[in-house]
Amino acid sequence: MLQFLLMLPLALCAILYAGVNESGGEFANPTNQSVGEYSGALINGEKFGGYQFINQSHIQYFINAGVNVFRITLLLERMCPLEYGLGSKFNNTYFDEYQQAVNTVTNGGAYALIDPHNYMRYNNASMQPVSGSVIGNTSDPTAATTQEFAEFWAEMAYRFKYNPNVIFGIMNEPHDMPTQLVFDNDQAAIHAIRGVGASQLILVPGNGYTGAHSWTNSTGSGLLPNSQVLSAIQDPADNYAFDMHQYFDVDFSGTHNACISADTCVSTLQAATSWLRSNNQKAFLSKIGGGSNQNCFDCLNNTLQYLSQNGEWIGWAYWAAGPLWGNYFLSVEPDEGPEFNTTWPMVLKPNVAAASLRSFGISSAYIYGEEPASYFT
Ligand SMILES: *[C@@H]1O[C@H](CO)[C@@H](O)[C@H](O)[C@H]1NC(C)=O
Ligand SMILES: *[C@@H]1O[C@H](CO)[C@@H](O)[C@H](O)[C@H]1NC(C)=O
Ligand SMILES: *[C@@H]1O[C@H](CO)[C@@H](O)[C@H](O)[C@H]1NC(C)=O
Ligand SMILES: *[C@@H]1O[C@H](CO)[C@@H](O)[C@H](O)[C@H]1NC(C)=O
Ligand SMILES: *[C@@H]1O[C@H](CO)[C@@H](O)[C@H](O)[C@H]1NC(C)=O
Ligand SMILES: *[C@@H]1O[C@H](CO)[C@@H](O)[C@H](O)[C@H]1NC(C)=O
Ligand SMILES: *[C@@H]1O[C@H](CO)[C@@H](O)[C@H](O)[C@H]1NC(C)=O
Ligand SMILES: *[C@@H]1O[C@H](CO)[C@@H](O)[C@H](O)[C@H]1NC(C)=O
Ligand SMILES: CC(=O)N[C@H]1CO[C@H](CO)[C@@H](O)[C@@H]1O
Repeated sequence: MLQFLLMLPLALCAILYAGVNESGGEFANPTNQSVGEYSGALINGEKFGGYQFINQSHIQYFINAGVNVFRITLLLERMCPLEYGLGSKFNNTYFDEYQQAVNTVTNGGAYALIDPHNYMRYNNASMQPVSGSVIGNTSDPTAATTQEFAEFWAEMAYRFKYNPNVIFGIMNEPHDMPTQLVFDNDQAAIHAIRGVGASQLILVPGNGYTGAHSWTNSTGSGLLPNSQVLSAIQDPADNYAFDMHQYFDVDFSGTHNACISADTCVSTLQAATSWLRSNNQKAFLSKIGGGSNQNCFDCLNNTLQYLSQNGEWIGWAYWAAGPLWGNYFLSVEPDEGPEFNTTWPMVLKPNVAAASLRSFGISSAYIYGEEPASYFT
C-alpha cells in the first residue's frame, strides 16, 4: 500500500522528457540564415562554417527553466564525409564539436537526443529533404547500404555508451521509401547500438516523415502504414520508443503560421495512441510545432496536456530552437525575434514547469518502478 501511494504521483505524470530541438548542425548556408537548413550550395566544394550546433548560454537558459531534453541535429555527410562513405570513419573535427554540444547539455543534467537529420538519405545533402539516395536502396549504386548505416550507429553508440544522458534517435523523418526498408534500417541500427553494449533509450522513426497523424495510414502509393510494419521491431534491451512528429498546420508540414482548430488537434494523435496502446508500445513526439497565435497556443497546450495524460507518450521536443534560425516563425531561441515572446512563454514553459521530468539516471522509456522484467536482463 505504501509503495502504491508513493508510485501514484509518478504514474500520473507520464511525460519524462520535455524540451526543444537544437537545429543548426545540419545548416548549409552561412550567408542566408533566413531560409534555414539545406539552402544554398552544400558540402561539395566546401561550405563548412555554415553550421553551429548550439549556443551554450541559451542551453543554460532552457535548463534553468526546467527543460530536460535537447534534440541536437547533425548531418551525416558532415559526420561521414563522402570520401569516407557512410560508416565508422568519422570526421573527428565535426564529431568533437558535436560531442562538445552533447556534453554541454548532459553536464547540465539534461538529456541529449542524437539526431542524424538525413531523412534516411545519404550522398548529396543538397537534395534533402525531398530526394537523394535512400539508405539501403540496393537498386541505386550511389546509395549507402543498410550495413553501412549499422556501422555508423555502432561507432556513434560506442563513442557515447558511457554517457547515460544520451538518447539515440535513429533518423530524422524517413519518407517515400518502402516502409519495410525503414524497418530494416531501424532494426539494423538497434542491433548495432546494442551490439557495442550501449543500453540507453533509442527512438525509432517510421515512414511518411514519421508523422503521428498518419501513423496508421499509407503515406504514398503502395507504401505500407507504419502501424502494419513497425510493431515487429525488437530491442534486446527493451528500451526504445517510436519517434513521431507532429505539426498542427493544415497539411501537418510545419510551414504555415495558422493551426487547425485547437479543439481538433488532439484527435490527430488518437489513432497513433490507440495503436501504441494495443501494441504495448511507447512514443516520443520529438518534433512538435505550431505558430505564434492564440489558436496554436491552445492547440499546443491541449496536445501537451493530452500527452501527459496518456502514458504511451514519454516525451516531446519543440521544433525549434537553435542558434542560426534568425526570425524563422517557429524559432523559440532566446533573443531571436518576437517568437521568443510567444510560443515558449505562452505554452511550452508552463508545461515544462508543470511536468515531473526525469532528472537523473540512464535515459529510459520507463517511469522508475515500471520497467518490464526484460529491461533488466
Ligand atoms: C535569403 O533568402 C530569402 C528567401 O529565399 C530571400 O528572400 C532573401 O533575399 C535572401 N537574402 C540574401 C541576403 O540572400
Ligand atoms: C550566444 O548568445 C548570446 C546572446 O544570447 C550571444 O551574445 C553570443 O554571442 C552567442 N554565442 C554564440 C557562440 O553564438
Ligand atoms: C571535417 O570537419 C571540419 C569542420 O567542419 C572541416 O573543416 C573539414 O573540412 C572536414 N573534413 C573533411 C574531410 O570533410
Ligand atoms: C547535388 O544536388 C544538387 C541539388 O539537387 C545539384 O544541384 C548538384 O549538382 C548535386 N551535386 C552532385 C555532386 O551531384
Ligand atoms: C532506388 O533506386 C532506384 C534506381 O536509382 C530508383 O529508381 C528508385 O526510385 C529508388 N528507390 C527509392 C525508394 O528511392
Ligand atoms: C487513416 O487510418 C485510419 C485507421 O487507422 C482510418 O480510419 C482513416 O480513415 C485513414 N485516413 C486516411 C486519410 O486514409
Ligand atoms: C516581448 O513582449 C514585451 C511586452 O509585450 C515587449 O516589451 C518586448 O519588447 C518583447 N520582446 C521581444 C523580443 O519581442
Ligand atoms: C493548458 O490547459 C490546461 C488544462 O485545460 C489549463 O489548466 C492551463 O491553464 C492551460 N495552459 C495554458 C498555458 O494555456
Ligand atoms: C525546417 C524543417 O526541418 N522542416 C521539416 C520539418 O518536418 C517536415 C515534415 O514534418 C519536413 O517536410 C520539413 O522539411
